[in-house]
Amino acid sequence: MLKTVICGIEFKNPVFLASGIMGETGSALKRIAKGGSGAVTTKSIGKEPNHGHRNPTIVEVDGGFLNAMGLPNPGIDEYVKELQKFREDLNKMNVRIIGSVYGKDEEEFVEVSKKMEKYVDIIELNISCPHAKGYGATIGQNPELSYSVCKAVKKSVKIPVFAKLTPNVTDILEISNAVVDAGIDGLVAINTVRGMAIDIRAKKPILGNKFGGLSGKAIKPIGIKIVWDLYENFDVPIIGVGGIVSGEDAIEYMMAGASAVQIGSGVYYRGYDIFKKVCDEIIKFLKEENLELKDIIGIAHE
Ligand code: RRO
Repeated sequence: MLKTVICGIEFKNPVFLASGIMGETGSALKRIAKGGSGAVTTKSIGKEPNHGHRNPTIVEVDGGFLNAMGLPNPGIDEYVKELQKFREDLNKMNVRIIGSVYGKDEEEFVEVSKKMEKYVDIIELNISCPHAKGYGATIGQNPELSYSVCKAVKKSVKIPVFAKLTPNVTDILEISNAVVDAGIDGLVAINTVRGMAIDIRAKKPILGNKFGGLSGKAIKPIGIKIVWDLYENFDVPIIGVGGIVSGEDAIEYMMAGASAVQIGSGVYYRGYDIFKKVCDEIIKFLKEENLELKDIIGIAHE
């Protein structure tokens, strides 16, 4: 009932793991796949290994989590070994893989994407991390840089390429216009919202990096509005992400225009099998409303 086709790729359901959670090792991805996700997204992977920012890197705040992990990852050459080991297991479970890629310029994005391409179904370009100077949102807040990175990767790989957008911009349409012009196959919205928390006894910022990105329930209305705007303006598939914890949240994103959703912080709220729970809740809603999944995508715009 939830089978979904996006860019010609069939997914057993439209409820995916977001990048950044349980995506650093193949065994963690497999654990999530067992929880019922239609696809898993890897941690963002770069050209070289990276330790990330100083601890603490994550703190729970009202309505979500503030993180500044700082792109920790083993580098693409090590990471593909993980994917080689686990890809077959994920295939057998009929779970697709989205490879998240970051870089400081088009050359790095192209090099990592080309190495990633053989092991994944979709490339997701991370041009949106809010707290990695020179990476992420440094690119995704600049239409020219976003265009050139997306264009270069699109020219270099054969599989579909999606761009993950930052909400930390004045005009989301300026950036999304640039990446759609570059020929991107789909949009992922949103990455985390820039924020900060202060320990009033220590009289200092809590995170080692001082500021970070807010995820979780608090950011859902921000994500919904951006997905709404993207659906109104572009004809490419949208994956909605930001604060999804329940089937109702996922349905809200779909009614705004998302063809699929990703869940990150929700794993902490409802466990590894949140994917199965959310799918069951979507099915229950569709039955009650006598609707099919395809009917609800963008229905709120009618
Ligand atoms: O690693 C991180 O700190 C991180 C990344 Br790459 C991202 O894209 N978004 C985020 O909130 N944290």
